[in-house]
Amino acid sequence: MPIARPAASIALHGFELRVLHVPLVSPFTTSFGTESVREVIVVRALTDGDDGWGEIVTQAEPLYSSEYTQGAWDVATRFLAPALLSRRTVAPEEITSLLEPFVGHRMAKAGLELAVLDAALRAEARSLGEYFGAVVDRVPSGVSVGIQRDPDALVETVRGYLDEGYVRIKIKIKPGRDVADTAAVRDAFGGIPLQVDANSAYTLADIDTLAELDRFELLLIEQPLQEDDIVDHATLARHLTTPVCLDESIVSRKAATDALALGSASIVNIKAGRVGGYLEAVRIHDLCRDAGVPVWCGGMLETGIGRAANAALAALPGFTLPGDVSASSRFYHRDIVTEPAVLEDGHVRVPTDPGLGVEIDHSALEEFTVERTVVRA
Ligand code: OSB
Ligand code: MG
Repeated sequence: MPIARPAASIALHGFELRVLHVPLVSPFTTSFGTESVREVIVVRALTDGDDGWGEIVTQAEPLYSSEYTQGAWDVATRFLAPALLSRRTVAPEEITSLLEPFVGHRMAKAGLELAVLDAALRAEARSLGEYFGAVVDRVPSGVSVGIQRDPDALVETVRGYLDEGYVRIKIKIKPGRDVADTAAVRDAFGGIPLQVDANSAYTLADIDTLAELDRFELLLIEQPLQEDDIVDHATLARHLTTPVCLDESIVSRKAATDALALGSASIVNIKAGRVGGYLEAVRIHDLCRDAGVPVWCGGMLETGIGRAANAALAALPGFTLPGDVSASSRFYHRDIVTEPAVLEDGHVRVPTDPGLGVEIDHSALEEFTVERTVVRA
């Protein structure tokens, strides 16, 4: 369903941007690297009423996508924020088209859009979930588990998450750390809902290795090939019984349309940052729902800001698989919101207070800030 009732325009006075360094509870390793500190940009939309908050989910280095913190900082402060501030008022639904002339930089656009959306909804006392069309008040919580020292260590890490109540496990894989790791988790825990994420680490030359994963009856294999390998993914999908799910490749509604037409994916991971914003994420949800294609909500180690927005998005009816919508404690000892998301019976609650439905912990925000600027109208 498209957004039923658009949000009204608001007067924007400026944007405050901060780079944060937030320590992780443990290093997070994927096929593309290891992070011990989450470097992220927090955006504050300055308005006549309540400020709005957003998050630019770039990482420090362009390894997951071409975007990275300093690039996003540059494009947001020099081009995107000034374009929005050149208008007397802005409605959240206008942002995609206002920023359309600037090619790419979707994570930067998404962070600004979320800040404006939060401010606009706070002004109307409507929650993000209500605005999106949420149909549930809590969402099932899956967890993304990084590559560990060895398969035994992986089993122990997964055991901890299962004990906490996570309802679905995703393990990161890469060449040389795939079949044995997956086998270890399957053998240890039987028929748990299990999926793997390769973050583009393979090529079609690895088809035999990837086909070995079929025997584990995984929910899906996420992004085995490169971002632009849309035809190769279709070829691979025909050779596997494991459903192919795309993450990195789905950069827009158009990319999703093309991937589905080609048979490159039968499941889609939706991440608002990667697709340029929560409104484009809803459009991809709508497309997939109409096509009967299951979707789930991905994550980018969001702070409490993006984590609240992800819970609201994941409450839409097409999100039929558990997402990477874990508790804040999965990644952080200390978050930047006063009431970080917690796991309750394997679920995370969809906030119901106005806007994001979470409040900023200003002392935590200050503690983690390493760079700050204000762009004024
Ligand atoms: O591929 O889904 C991914 C984190 C950073 C970059 C890419 C990915 C991830 C995750 C973590 O898997 C998901 C989460 O935030 O829980
Ligand atoms: Mg992924």
